[in-house]
Amino acid sequence: MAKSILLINGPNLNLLGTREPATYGSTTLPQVVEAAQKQCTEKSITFAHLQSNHEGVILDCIHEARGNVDAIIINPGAFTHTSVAIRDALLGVDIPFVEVHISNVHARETFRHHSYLSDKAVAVICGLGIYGYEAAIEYASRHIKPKENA
Ligand code: CA2
Repeated sequence: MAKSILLINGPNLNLLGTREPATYGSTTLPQVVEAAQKQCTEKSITFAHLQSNHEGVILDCIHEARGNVDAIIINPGAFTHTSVAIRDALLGVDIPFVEVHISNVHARETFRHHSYLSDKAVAVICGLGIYGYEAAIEYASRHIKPKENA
């Protein structure tokens, strides 16, 4: 059965590659998404991506994934540190998820050290730059099983 991965990028990640290259690198979000799509296609995995600056849009996307998606890879951006709602949505749909951060959040400001998602994530990747997305997809493709009804 084909696997399905949903990649979600939260607020301001549309700016990737255009500002703050010392922290986030110089690769743009469309380049990240294209590489992720290619990686999934090579593995016969169905791939979808959402980037949104709006918490409610991310919540709706997570809800719509229920029954259709085997794994979520999410960089929640700053919502990582604020959003009980995204935590509740991920738990509500019962889809395994990998939390990705481009930067090493633990080497940054104290307010970035806490995540509302990490204790429920299958894995947390941070500080590997955009390679974190590739690693997360590789992990999901190897270890996350397709749902019977997906
Ligand atoms: O390191 C990460 O991936 C973060 O999730 C990025 C968030 C930040 O709030 C988290 O603490 C860690 C910020 C995303 C902002 O992305 C930008 C990219 C380029 C230029 C400006 C912002």
